[in-house]
Amino acid sequence: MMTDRYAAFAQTLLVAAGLALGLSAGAATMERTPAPEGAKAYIISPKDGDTVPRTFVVRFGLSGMGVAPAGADLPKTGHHHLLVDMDGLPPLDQPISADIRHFGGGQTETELTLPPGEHTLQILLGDKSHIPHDPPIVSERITITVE
Ligand SMILES: [Cu+2]
Repeated sequence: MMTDRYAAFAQTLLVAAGLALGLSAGAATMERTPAPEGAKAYIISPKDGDTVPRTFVVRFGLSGMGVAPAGADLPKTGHHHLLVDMDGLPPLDQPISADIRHFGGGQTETELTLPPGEHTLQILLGDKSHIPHDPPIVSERITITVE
């Protein structure tokens, strides 16, 4: 009798633990990291309205938080993503997709080659799992002209 009751109790515990694990694992993929207060992303160069050669360097700025590589679980950090010619932002409740340029090594600049004409650039920070912070840390969207 005692054994049966213990077994049933143990089974209930296991089921509860399994549910908790399953739920937390499910939630973890959607969980957004709170944005540090006052954190700002910006594009150091080029400047809005600049004309640039076909191949040029984009420098990323960040204040109020630190740059850390993807996967590094450090407080108040993130890594840059560069949105080129994107209207609006990607979905904010999931990892930033692979067709967007990730700088998961913690890079703070990149060389870009674009066809001649007008283009827009914008930075979006992602956390260790490439998920935008809450609220998202985004730069202004700048417009440049490629020669
Ligand atoms: Cu990323």
